[in-house]
Amino acid sequence: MDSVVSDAAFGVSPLVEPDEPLQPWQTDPGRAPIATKIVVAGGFGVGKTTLVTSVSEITPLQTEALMTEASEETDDLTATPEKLTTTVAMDFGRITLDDDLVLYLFGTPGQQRFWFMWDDLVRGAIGAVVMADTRRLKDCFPALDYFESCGLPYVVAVNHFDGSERFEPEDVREALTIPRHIPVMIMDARRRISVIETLLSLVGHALDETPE
Ligand SMILES: Nc1nc2c(ncn2[C@@H]2O[C@H](COP(=O)(O)OP(=O)(O)O)[C@@H](O)[C@H]2O)c(=O)[nH]1
Ligand SMILES: [Mg+2]
Repeated sequence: MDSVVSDAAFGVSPLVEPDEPLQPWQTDPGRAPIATKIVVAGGFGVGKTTLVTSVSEITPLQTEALMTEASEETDDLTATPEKLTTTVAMDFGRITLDDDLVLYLFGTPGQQRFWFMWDDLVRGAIGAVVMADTRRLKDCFPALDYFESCGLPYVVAVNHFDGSERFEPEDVREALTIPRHIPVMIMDARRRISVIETLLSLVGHALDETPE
């Protein structure tokens, strides 16, 4: 039988050479790209949309809506008076690390009235980043409680805002009573490299927490 036909039957054409030689990681079955899901949580206005936007390599999907007077009583804007929009469903972005680790980022809506979505959002996630603003630490309690109760590994990332008092990670750990084995770090959601550090720390922590 004609060998070209039999090769084609297996989807391999001997007539077509790949443009570039395959990289070692592409042929090593132990290093197939891994896609993971990460949830980004925290209070209203803490910087979740900013985080997803600063690292995503695809145009982040956002579901921002202009805030209206109807939400004046529920969405507290005292700390972020310049904020005009709010995430009504979620943020979504993607980042590839080290060639073969693809992280899909899902930002949660901060407002309590959207909490019915959380159980769906965390399904299949390897872990969560809980963002904290030191001016409003208590806003991250609901997220901390949620991840503690469902057992999802998480790290705490303090997003310092201009003009807010600087704190050491250990001060924040104490204030929020975060257990010792959980990473607490200072991050700037506007800086890609800073967000990547946080994401890597979460991936490492999630691997540590995974039973053998
Ligand atoms: N100074 C400062 N402003 C920030 C930082 N992160 C976010 N912001 C601003 O804070 C506001 C709220 O951020 P946003 O990402 O929309 O918060 P979300 O409600 O958690 O999605 C926006 O106006 C951001 O530009 C930060 O690290 N430092
Ligand atoms: Mg948002």
